[in-house]
Amino acid sequence: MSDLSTLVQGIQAGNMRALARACRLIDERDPCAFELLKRIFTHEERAYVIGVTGTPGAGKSTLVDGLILLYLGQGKRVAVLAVDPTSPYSGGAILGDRIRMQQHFTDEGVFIRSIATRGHLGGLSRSTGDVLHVLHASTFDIVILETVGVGQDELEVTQLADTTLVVMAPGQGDDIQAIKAGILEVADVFAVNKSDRVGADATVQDLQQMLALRRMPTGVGKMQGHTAVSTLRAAPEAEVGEWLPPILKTVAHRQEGLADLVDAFSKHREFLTTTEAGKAIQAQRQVAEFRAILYQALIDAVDARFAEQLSEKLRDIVDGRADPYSSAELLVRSAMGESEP
Ligand SMILES: Nc1nc2c(ncn2[C@@H]2O[C@H](COP(=O)(O)OP(=O)(O)OP(=O)(O)O)[C@@H](O)[C@H]2O)c(=O)[nH]1
Ligand SMILES: [Mg+2]
Repeated sequence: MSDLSTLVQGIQAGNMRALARACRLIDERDPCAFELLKRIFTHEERAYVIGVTGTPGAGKSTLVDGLILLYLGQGKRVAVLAVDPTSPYSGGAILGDRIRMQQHFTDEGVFIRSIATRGHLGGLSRSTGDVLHVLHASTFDIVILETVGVGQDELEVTQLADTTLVVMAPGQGDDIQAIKAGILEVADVFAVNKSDRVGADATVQDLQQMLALRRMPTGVGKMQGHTAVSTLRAAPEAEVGEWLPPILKTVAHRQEGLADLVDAFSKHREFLTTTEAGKAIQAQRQVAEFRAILYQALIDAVDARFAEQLSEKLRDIVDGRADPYSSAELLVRSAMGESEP
């Protein structure tokens, strides 16, 4: 295990090759990965994780590049995880993007890694979560978690971020309608990018309206004195202990509006760490992560310990000798030490 100790030291020292190796172990679901994650887990000095998602072509990658520059300018250590469930493991569009970017930023000490799904249960978010813990244990101040789209997988991944930025562009009204349910749920900050184009203000208004509508069903009691009409017209005011996603206009390739974004991230971070509501969100995320880790560990343990019985049961089911419910129940009982399968 001295090999593992060297790896741990390398990660903690921010060694790029050690980080890449740890990511590979996680990608390949190497049994050493679990041991490694146990050894490096830290509650302290974690990196701040910013999720970036949004509509196709809205300028997510350009914006991420801009954010990297901005944070590097502040002397921060930055890592980027590009999450691309659509690409095969060897690479898709986003990886191509990132290879170009990597050449650009490697000298600055930016760690860039692409993560694609490996097809196991909760694969994408689980391996992303594991890689995040490697980065937490390392020397990074900021981790940017960029997703290619707004599918269910990607939205789930954003739950691993402390703060999620949703990027839109003018003229995407229909897109917003189509995806709003999922996106409104995950957004902590909105960027209306390409604000150098016409229609940016209309997009801002669309978003404001959706946020106001979203608040009505649960917020009726809180909104005494306001009529529905007035809440639709004006951007709603945040209640104490509540986070209302700000909507900011940006022009990514000119770095315009990025400082305001970073400012909004800081405010959201403060909300998470200083308010009861924020702390509850963080606790919920820890619960969700623990469950995911536990379930995966249980599945791995059952697969390893009961491989023979599993295939036996499967044969019985396929041959019509047993039903899947009774078979599952028997195996669970056996795993709990209640009886033999
Ligand atoms: N006019 C204008 N163009 C922009 C802006 N930001 C990005 N672009 C351009 O928009 C195009 C798409 O930008 P990307 O950063 O690749 O967008 P993306 O959201 O990462 O795209 P996908 O990964 O394909 O979904 C590129 O040609 C950018 O140069 C902006 O603020 N204004
Ligand atoms: Mg992109």
